[in-house]
Amino acid sequence: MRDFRLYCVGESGNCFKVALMLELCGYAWQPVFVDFFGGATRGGQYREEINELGEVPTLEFDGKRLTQSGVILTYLANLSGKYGGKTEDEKLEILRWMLFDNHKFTSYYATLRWMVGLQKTGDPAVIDFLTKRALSAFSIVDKHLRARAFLLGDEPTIADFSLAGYQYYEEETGIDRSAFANLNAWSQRIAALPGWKHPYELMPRGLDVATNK
Ligand SMILES: N[C@@H](CCC(=O)N[C@@H](CS)C(=O)NCC(=O)O)C(=O)O
Repeated sequence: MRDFRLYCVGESGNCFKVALMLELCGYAWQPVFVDFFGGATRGGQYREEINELGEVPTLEFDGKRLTQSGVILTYLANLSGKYGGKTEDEKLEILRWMLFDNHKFTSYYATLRWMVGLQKTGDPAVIDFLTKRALSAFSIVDKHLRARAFLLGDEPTIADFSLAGYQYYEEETGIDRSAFANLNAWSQRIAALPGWKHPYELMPRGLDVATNK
């Protein structure tokens, strides 16, 4: 069995995507705390030795490192034979959603949450732009989920785990979630999968719990 080490921080939904997959696959793994809020990923050592992209998550095993949550999820799906789709069409559909997620669904919303929910500051014009883009991406996924339990149909896949990365954090972002009933039902369906845990149960937090600073 591989000894998986996940460089991560609890507040990162991108890290949660991978932590959740490791849990649902039943793999033994341990989090390696990255002082993200202290600037660790911006410094030379992390970029020189762990991930030249300057990002978490990074998954380390067998003297090897993988980065980009979509790459790591695909690797784990291939390794485990779980959540990766069966046919070529399903695998392409998973890739389609994960690309949409990385480009639009996670990226705009995570940046909005970072500014409004965590840093509590930001240019109003930028926040307005991010809000509109996040709402548009939420609407697209909500509509798709109107007729499906999960993104590809009846069974969850890594596409769901990718898009669900930021669905369980509770900071205020200004997005009215009550407008997205299908999205809410879908994230609850994922949270009901056996072995699901909240991000903060899986990974150490970088910010103080009481003050969020
Ligand atoms: N597409 C990447 C995004 C990773 C990412 O942006 N991670 C954030 C933390 S949630 C990060 O490390 N950001 C550092 C930066 O952008 O400088 C993935 O899915 O792994």
